[in-house]
Amino acid sequence: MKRYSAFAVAKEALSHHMGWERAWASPEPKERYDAIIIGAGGHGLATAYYLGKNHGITNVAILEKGWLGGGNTGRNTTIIRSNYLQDPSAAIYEKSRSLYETLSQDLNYNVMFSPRGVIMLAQTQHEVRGYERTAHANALQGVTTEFISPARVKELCPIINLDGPRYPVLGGLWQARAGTARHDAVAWGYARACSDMGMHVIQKCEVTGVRTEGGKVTGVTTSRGDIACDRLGIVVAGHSGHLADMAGFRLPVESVALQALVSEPIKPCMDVVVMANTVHGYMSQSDKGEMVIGGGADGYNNYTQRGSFHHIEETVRALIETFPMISRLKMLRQWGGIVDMTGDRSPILSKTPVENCFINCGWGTGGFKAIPGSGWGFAELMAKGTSPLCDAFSLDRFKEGRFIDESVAAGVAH
Ligand code: FAD
Ligand code: PYC
Repeated sequence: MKRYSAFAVAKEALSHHMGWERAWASPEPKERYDAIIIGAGGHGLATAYYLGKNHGITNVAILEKGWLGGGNTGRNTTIIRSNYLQDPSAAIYEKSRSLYETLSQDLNYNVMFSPRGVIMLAQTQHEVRGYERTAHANALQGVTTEFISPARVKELCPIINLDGPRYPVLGGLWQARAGTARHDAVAWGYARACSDMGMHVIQKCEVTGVRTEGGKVTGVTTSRGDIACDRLGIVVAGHSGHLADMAGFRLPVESVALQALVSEPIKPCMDVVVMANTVHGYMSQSDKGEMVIGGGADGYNNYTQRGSFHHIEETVRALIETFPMISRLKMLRQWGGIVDMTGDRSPILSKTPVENCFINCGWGTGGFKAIPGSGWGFAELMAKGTSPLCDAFSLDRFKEGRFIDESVAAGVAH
């Protein structure tokens, strides 16, 4: 595939940009692949990419029932950080954050990674103690974060109101190299790189059954016919329970709607990301100038892709007390995604009771930041049967009571 570069852009300008190739091919499915990934969200595409790049497995299909990146990957608020508490989490989220630093160069696709910094506000004494503890844990894990004073919070984000009518800002957990990236571009960049390696990204291809023989996976049934494979990766976020059911096992995962909204665009007013987890709301400013706002997850299981209306009211109320200037803004759009929640708010990256069938799910409200690291580890798990990044996140932990509790670091009310 033609490389994207300043030179290529200049050259194409001479022919009115008519010479660009399609970014990825749209092939017909083959009868058989070495590996099939179900779900062309960020995690599925990244898995396929690292299967090829790190393990030389390129006879791969990524099957997507809708359009690539049309699930949570294209619906999230794009916050990237690695300030988690437990060691296995720090390892995978920091691997991911560090891969984001050079992802545009690696994929030859601009994913617009913007390490603008993330503050998680501490608004109760309990949160102060919790975030101080996280900062200490992060220091031991080699993750650079610090607990900062209210004055420093104000310096980093002048539009903030420190005195909030309900909860004052008592400090914050600051990660300077955290930030955001363009969500669609992450999916598109991985898809283009997979296609370039000869992999098949097949959209509008719904998996309706998982085929097994003697307890081992042999392929899938899809809306475009049966396709055989040696290895299968299920990477479908909020639909993981359905796919597991097709393969004959159960998952400790619940599906709920999580929503976000954006305001009309305004001039630059905020160049960090702020998460206010006590009052519950978080906000950043997109490159277009829209304020990107996220709310809490629905309190009941559903597949609406919209989210309950009362969350919008609660979130906007919380953010108006945190950033009074946004009270004058009009909101432009609202949407939701179906997130896959585990009890300990940590993901599942695991073998399953079906031989050669692997599951990557449970990223819940926080998996965008994890896409490169998860793809890296899950590809290794699928290729070798074990991965230092994934092994702690196996399904066995729910049988053995070996939970990886990240309910605070998840940062979203649920
Ligand atoms: P998805 O992107 O959902 O991909 C799964 C794909 O599987 C979908 O495209 C779906 O169509 C496909 N699929 C399902 N069933 C089938 C089938 N039977 N056959 C074929 N294909 C199938 N995370 C962060 O880190 N930072 C944030 O700021 C953040 N904000 C969020 C805000 C919102 C509103 C939401 C909803 C989520 C947010 N998240 C955030 C979470 C993050 O978006 C997800 O954890 C992550 O995108 C999951 O990626 P995925 O590839 O696993 O899933
Ligand atoms: O995980 O940082 C996060 C997040 C923010 C909003 C939703 N998830």
